[in-house]
Amino acid sequence: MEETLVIIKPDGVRQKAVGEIIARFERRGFEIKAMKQTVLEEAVVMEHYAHLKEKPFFREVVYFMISGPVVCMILEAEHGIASVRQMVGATNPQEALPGTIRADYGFISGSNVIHASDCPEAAEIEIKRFFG
Ligand code: DGI
Repeated sequence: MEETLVIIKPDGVRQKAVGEIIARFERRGFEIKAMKQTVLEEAVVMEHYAHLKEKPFFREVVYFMISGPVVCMILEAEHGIASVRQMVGATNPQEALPGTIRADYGFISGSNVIHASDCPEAAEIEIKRFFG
């Protein structure tokens, strides 16, 4: 069993997609180990996206992430990290395959509905970062 960290971003919450997105994970067999709605602290988002700090869109992404409530979840399943990333789709919703969450609910690359950990090391760090 593998745990992974998922964040439904402010655009996902604003378009009232939370219930449908959670239903997708439940139908796929994931167990919700923890879940909370919160407004993220800027410092936490800056740490979370530190790998992008040299990018021209860094500030935009940080401000977007603190622009409203998000829903953070710890999901668990066998091969959970890869399965969630598969369901989430490509970073840019315009490149995401139909049927993936980012294709079905996303509009532009800076505003792509959902975050999911991309490897076991990231999942461990991110679960601690968002759930303590
Ligand atoms: O793990 P991902 O979220 O798929 O991708 P990432 O860690 O490379 O990027 C983190 C977030 O930063 C991504 O979900 C949206 C934003 N982002 C990434 N690439 C671009 C971007 N935003 C803009 N405006 N333009 C980009 O090229």
